Amino acid sequence: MKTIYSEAHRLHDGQAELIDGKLLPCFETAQRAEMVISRVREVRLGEVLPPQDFGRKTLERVHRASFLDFLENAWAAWSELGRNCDALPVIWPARTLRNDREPETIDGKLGYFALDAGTPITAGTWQAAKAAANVALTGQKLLASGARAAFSLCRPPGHHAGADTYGGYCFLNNAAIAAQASRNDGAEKVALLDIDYHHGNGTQTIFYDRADVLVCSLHGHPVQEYPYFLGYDDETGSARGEGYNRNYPLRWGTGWARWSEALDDACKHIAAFGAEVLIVSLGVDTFKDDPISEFKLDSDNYLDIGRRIAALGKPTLFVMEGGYALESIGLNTVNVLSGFENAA
Ligand code: SP5
Ligand code: ZN
Repeated sequence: MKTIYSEAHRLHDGQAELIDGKLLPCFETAQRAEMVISRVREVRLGEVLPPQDFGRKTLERVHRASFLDFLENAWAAWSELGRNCDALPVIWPARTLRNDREPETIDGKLGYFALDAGTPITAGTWQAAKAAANVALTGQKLLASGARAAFSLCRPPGHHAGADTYGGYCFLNNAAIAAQASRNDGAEKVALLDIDYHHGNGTQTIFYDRADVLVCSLHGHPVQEYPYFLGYDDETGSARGEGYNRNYPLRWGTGWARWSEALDDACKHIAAFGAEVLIVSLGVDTFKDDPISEFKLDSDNYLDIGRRIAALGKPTLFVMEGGYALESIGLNTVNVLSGFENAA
């Protein structure tokens, strides 16, 4: 299958994230994408293409205009104050505070739009985030013109970003933007399968009241794991979207037996839904040696995941999300794609 990749991801290069009470070097680094692209080349997965530019209108089908304005201008507003470190928020509109007014100053705006203090905005974040969305959209266009599958090697990742929120290392929701583009290109039903270790809170909320996009997510249980405040199994959709969101929260320590059972159940629902297109939010932070995660999958399991996804028989776009075990991210990610290709 073809891979879409842009070196513009390097323009997003956070110094530090707030984690475990400390400002530690970011887990979400440029090296991640570089490890994955070098494995893609090593196994000769297929051609590697640059993205096309789809422009702001396509992003506005998923994200609020004022949020895009914020992302575009945040670094300028921050650095104008003489700050030469990454931009991070220090206060949020928690319960008892208003969240219906966007402040004018940058410290207020950061808190208004951010989910966490783990997602630095740097000088090139907006450029990199736009490129990642275009990487996803270019993959979607390959499917629309008849490809069985494509791999959008997005960085920064996307599934934690909502219509007007960023966090969890994510700024624009690449998978959601691709799903919406599939709808606009004529697919009546799109399924989104999120196998990143963390709940895809952004993707869930973007499509929560819609019946045309089924969202299924397997992830660390919110009683134990980030993002903590969404991802329970009683979140099944609202209004016309009732029944079109499915969560599989799994406890720390989950290994292949329990995880693959949840995957099979999600696949069963995707088949019954009758999706014309499948978009996979592909995170490999479910790996046993991932530095910030608590599942126990091993490298061979990723081949099996690819095979099971291929068995659905749908045009499939793989969109890169998380995975922080640098030495294995290439192997594990490309194992999913090879497993898919060898079965398809
Ligand atoms: C795209 C993606 O994978 N984003 C993940 C963002 C997670 N950031 C916060 C991680 C907090 C980790 N806490 C570890 C406690 C259990 N090991
Ligand atoms: Zn993740």
